Parts: sequence; C-alpha cells; structure tokens
Amino acid sequence: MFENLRPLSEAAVAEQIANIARDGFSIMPSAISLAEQRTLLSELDRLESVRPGGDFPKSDFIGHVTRRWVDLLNDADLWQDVAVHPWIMQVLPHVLGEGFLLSAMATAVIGPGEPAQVIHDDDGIYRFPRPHPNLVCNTMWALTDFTEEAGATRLVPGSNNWPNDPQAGQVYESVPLLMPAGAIAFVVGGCYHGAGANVSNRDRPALTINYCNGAMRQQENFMLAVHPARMRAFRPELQDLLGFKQCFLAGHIFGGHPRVELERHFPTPDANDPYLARRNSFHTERTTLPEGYL
Ligand SMILES: O=C(O)CCC(=O)C(=O)O
Repeated sequence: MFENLRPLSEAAVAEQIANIARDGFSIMPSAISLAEQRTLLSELDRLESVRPGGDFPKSDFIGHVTRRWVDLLNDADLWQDVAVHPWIMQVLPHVLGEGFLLSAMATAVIGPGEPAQVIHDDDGIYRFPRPHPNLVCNTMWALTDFTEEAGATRLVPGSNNWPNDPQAGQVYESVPLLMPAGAIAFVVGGCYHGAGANVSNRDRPALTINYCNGAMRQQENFMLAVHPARMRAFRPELQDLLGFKQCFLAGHIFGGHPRVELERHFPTPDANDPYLARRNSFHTERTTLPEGYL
C-alpha cells in the first residue's frame, strides 16, 4: 500500500508541524487512495466476520456499539504498511523526536447511536505534569467522510498548550474533526478530544494508529504480542518502530543494540518456517502460534 503516494514537500511537512504545535491537530487530505480505502474497509468487514464486535470489552470510554480491533500486526500483512504510512513517517520525527515508536494500532468503527466519548488527552496515561514535550501523537484515518452526524472526533483547539489536565464531566468548547474519506489527521497527545456522538444511521469507520516518544512505554505490548520470528520478517522501518531501534539508552539488550540480539536468535528468515508460512492464513483466522514456538 501507499507505493504511489508522492512524498510531502518540505513546505507541507512544515505546515503540518506548525498546525500541530498551534492547534494540537492537523489534517492531511488524500493520504489514502480510493483503492486503499476500499481495501481497508473490506479488511474491517473481514475482522467483523472473524472477531465480531471488536476486541475490547464494552464500556462508556471504549463504546458500546463501537468496534475496536487490536493486535493487528499479528493479522493481515496490510497492517504492516499502515504502521509506516510514508507521510506519517515524514512528519512524526518533528513532533515526537527521532526514535519515536509505534504505541498502539486499533480501529475505531463508531456504530450508529453511540454517544460522545468523554473528552480526554491521550498522553494522560503517563501522568506527567503539564506542560511537557509531546509524548504521544495519534493518527485518525478517515475511511469514510468524517461528518458531525457520523461522530467525527471532537477537538478542543489549542488545548495541547494548556497547563491543566482535562476534567471528566467538564464541558469544553470543541470543534468536529471534519475531513473527507482518505484523509489522515494527527492529534497530539496533549490535545483534549473524544469521539463524537454518532447520530447517523451508519458506521464511522476509522483507524487510530498511535505513536509515542522513543523513551515512553508503548500502550500495546508488541514485544510480547508479536513473535520475534514474525517480527524478523517485518521491514526494518517497522522493526525500528516496534523497538528494534535504541532511543539513547532506552531499548538496549546487554547494553547493546537490540537488532544484534534479533539477528543472533533469528538469523535467517526460513521460507519453510511453519510460523512464517502461516502468515497468509491470518486473513481468515485468529493468530495461534504453531506448536513448539513458545
Ligand atoms: O474515535 C475517535 O474519534 C477518537 C477516539 C479516541 O480518542 C480514543 O479512543 O481515545
């Protein structure tokens, strides 16, 4: 996926960075081609058929008719492309610093009738006093038009620069993240936001691909979730995002580079490896490791 996307110009990257710093969010239209949108939408249909209702237990925060699938890197290969979308890779080093990591990959298919999510900040999980440098940046992928009726994310512009944490129950002046299908929006971790109420009669299918500063703990425990034999077959850019790149000392093994240990334990991806051979079947079934891998 995204092979035909031309790189963002330097000016376009600078504009994204400036928007994010000022408002806490920024939109990149035409980041996902029509064909790619269709592919991702049919992938969501497939996930619904094999893991109906999503993976997270329902709650007011997660939603009651919202489907959030996770553990996506153990699933269809296209998720490996999603994680390293070229425009996201161009902008994020300037927002989160070199050595930033993939923190969580999920879907947010907001079903009709879902009420608005509480306004929150994504980097509140770290409980660092504000203001602080950017720790987290989420990317919201619009697979159909983000309209107010369909539950476009609500944003509080400029709140990323506020000194206080958002308070549950407080009403904030927010704007809807209106964007056409195919757009990707950055929402920096300090920006107050929440999914909007879906008062339409259709789903609001979106991806939420979340990244963090390289010294922060990732939300999703990829290093335990994805078997090293599988990670070994990922492209190096994705391996880096999972933690095979040191951020100063963070991420070392025996004081050395984690990639050295990856090579030592899993030197040659073997085409006959039964684990790797199963990768193509992930399109139709839930991941299970073959016997002898744990
Ligand atoms: O789906 C959305 O619009 C926002 C989701 C969100 O902020 C969250 O789940 O933390």
